[in-house]
Amino acid sequence: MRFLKLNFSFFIFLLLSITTLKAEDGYRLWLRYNPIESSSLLEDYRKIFQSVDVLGESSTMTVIREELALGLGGLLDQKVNFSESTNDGLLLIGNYNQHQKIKALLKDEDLKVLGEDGFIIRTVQLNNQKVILITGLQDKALLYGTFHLLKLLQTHQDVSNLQVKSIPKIKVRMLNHWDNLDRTVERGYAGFSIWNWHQLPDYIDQRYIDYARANASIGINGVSLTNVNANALILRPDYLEKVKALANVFRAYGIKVYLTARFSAPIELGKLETADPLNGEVQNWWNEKTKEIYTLIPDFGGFLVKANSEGQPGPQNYGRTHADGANLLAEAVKPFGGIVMWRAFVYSNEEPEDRHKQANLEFQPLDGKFKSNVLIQVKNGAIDFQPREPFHPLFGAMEQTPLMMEFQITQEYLGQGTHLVYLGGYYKEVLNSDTYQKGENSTVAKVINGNINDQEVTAMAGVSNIGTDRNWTSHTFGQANWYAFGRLAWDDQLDEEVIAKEWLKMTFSNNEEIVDTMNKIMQSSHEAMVNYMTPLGLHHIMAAGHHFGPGPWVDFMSRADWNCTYYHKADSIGVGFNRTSTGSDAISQYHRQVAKKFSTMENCPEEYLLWFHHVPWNRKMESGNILWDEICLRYQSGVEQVDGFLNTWNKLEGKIDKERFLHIKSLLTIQLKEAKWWRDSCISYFQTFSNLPIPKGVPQPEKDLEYYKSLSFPYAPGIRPRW
Ligand code: BDP
Repeated sequence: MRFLKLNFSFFIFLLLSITTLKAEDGYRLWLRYNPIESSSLLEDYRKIFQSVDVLGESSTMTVIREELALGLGGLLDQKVNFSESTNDGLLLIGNYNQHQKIKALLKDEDLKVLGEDGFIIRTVQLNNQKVILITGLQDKALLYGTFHLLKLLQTHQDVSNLQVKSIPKIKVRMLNHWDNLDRTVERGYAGFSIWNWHQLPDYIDQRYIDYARANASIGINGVSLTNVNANALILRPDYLEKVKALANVFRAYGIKVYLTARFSAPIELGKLETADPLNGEVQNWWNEKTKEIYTLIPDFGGFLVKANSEGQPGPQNYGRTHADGANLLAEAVKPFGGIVMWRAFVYSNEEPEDRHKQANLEFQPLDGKFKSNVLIQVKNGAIDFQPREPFHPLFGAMEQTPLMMEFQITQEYLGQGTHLVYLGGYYKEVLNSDTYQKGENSTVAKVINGNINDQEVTAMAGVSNIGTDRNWTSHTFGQANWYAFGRLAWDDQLDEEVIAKEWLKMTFSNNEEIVDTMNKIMQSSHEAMVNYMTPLGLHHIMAAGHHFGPGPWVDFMSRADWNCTYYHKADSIGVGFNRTSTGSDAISQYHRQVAKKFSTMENCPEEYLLWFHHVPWNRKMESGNILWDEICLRYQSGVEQVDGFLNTWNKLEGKIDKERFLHIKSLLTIQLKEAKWWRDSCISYFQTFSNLPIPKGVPQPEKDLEYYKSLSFPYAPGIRPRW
C-alpha cells in the first residue's frame, strides 16, 4: 500500500513537472494560449464565454472558429461550445453587412469609419443576455477583432464591459522577405527561408499556416515573398504555381502576396532584347505577365522593385527615370487594383556625391511624376538601417508622391541573431521625427499614414527576421521586433512599452515581476547597443560584407561608400562626417527647421553629432568630457548595460521555463562578449588617430588592434554570395 502511495505521489510529481517544465521552444510565438493560471480569473472568463456564436461561412470565418477553438479552448482549458447559448455569456462574431441580428445591435455611424480592416468589440445586451460582439465590414476585420479579444484574455484584462474600436492607420502593413529561391536568406540570421520552393506547390507546411496566424494576429496583411535582389525565375509559370499555393493559404488570414520584380525579366524570361520601360514589347510583356499572375492569384498585391541600386537592373540602364520604370509596372497592375512599391534605396558608385544625398537627388525631381498606385518605399534613414539614423530627408521632400516606410526587423547591423535589441522605441523615434513638411508636427508617421498629403494607398514594410529556426527568429526577443513592427504598422501612436509588455505577457508570463524585469531590459537594449557599437552618431563601421562585428578600419572595398573609413573620416583632428554646408551639405536636404537643428555642433543632438559633423577629439561635450573620453565612456557604458542585462536575467532562473531561460542567458553571454569586442577594437582603432589615453573607468583593450583586424568570418550568416 505504502509503495502504491509513493508511486502515486511520484506520478503526480511527474505530471506536474511535465506540465510546468513543458518545453518552451518558442515555436508558438505570442500565441501560446496556455491555461489561465489564476483560478478566479479563469472562473470569470468561463462565465463570460459560455458559448460562442460565429455567424457566416467563409474561409476566414473558418479560421476564426479554429483560432477560437485553439485560443479560447487553451486559455479556458475547456472545449469551446460553438452554439447560440440561451445562458448569459455569449461571444457573438459576425460581419455587420451580412447579419440582421448584428445590424440591430449597432448604429450605422458606428461602422462608417471602420474601412476594410477596422473592428468593433462591444459588450451589448441581446435577449437579456450579456453578449460580447465582434463585428466589422469584412471577415478579415473580424479575424483581427478575434485576435484582439484573445490578446485581452492572454494579458488578463477585464473583459466584462468592452468598448473597443480599432482602425489601422496604414492600409498595407507588410513583411518583406529577402528570401532567395535556393532558400538562403539575405541578411537572415534564423536559418533558411521558410518557403520550401522545391516542395511547393504540393506540400503545404504547417509553418505557412502558423506564420499567417502570427501575422494576422498583429494586423500584417501583406507579404513580399522574395528578395529585393530579385530573381526573374519567380515569374516563371511553375514558380507562379508555387506562389499561388502560398497565396491560397494566406488568403483566409487577410494576407496578400507580393513579388519582387526583376526589371530585366522581359529579357531573362521573355527573351526580348530590351527591358526599356518605354518599349511597346516590354510594356506588353509586363501586361501579359501581370494578367497571368492575376489569373492565378486574383488578389495578388503587386510588385516590389529594387532598381538601379547595388547592381540591380533598372530603367536608368536605358536612359529612363525611376518614374518611367515604376509607371510601367503600375500600368500593368492597375486594372487589377495592384500597387507598385518602388524602392528609394539607390546610390551610385560613379557619383562622388555623399551617399546620404543620392536618394533625394534622384527622387525629389520626380515628385508628381508617378502614377497614383505607386508608392516610394523609403528606408527609415538615408544610409542603411544603422543602429541609429536620423530620419530620411526624403520623408519631408515629396509632396505629391505617396511615401512608405521600410524598417528593418532583421538585425543586419544590430547584432544580427544573437543580440537582444528591442526595436519598438527605435521605430517610434523615427515615426515621431518632425519633417516640418507642412509646418510643425508634420511627423514621419503623418507623412506615411497619409495625414499630411492626400493619397490613395498608405503602407509600411518591415524586412523580415523570420527563418526555419524552431523559434522563427533565432533570438526569442527577435520575435518582439516582428510583433512591434506589426503593432506600429497598425497604430503608429502605440507606446513601445505597452507593446513590449503585451508581448512579454503573451510570450512569457503575466507575472508582474517577470514582465517588469524583462521590460526594463528591452527598453534600454537599443540605447545599449548604440553605445557599444556606434555611439554619438558614428555609423557604418561594421565589418565588410557580412556586417558582423566591428570593422572601422575597412578601407579596401571596391566602392568608396562600402568602406567604413568613408563614414567616420577619423583623422588626427577629429572624427565624424561633415554634412554641413562646409562639407557634403546633406543637411540642406532637410526642411530648414530640421536643418537648423542639425547644422551646428552646438545645436545638433549628441546622438547625431558625428553623423553630421567632423568633431575635434578635444571638443567639450554636454557631460563636460572631451569627445575622445566621451566616446570611450559610451562604449564602456554599453558594455556595462549588457552586463547588467545578464545579471538581471540570471535573477529569473527558476521563474520561467528552463529552456528559454538558458537560451537567452547564453545569447546575453555572447552579446556581452561581442559588446566588449566592439568596445576594445573601436577604441584601439580610433586611438591611433586621437593619440589620447583611454580615460579612467574604461579598461585597456584585451588584445592589440592587429588582432582585431585579423579576425575573419567567411561563413557568417546572411551574406550574399557575391559580396
Ligand atoms: C543593405 C543590405 C543588402 C540589401 C540592401 C537593400 O546590406 O543586403 O540588398 O540593403 O536594402 O542593407 O537593397
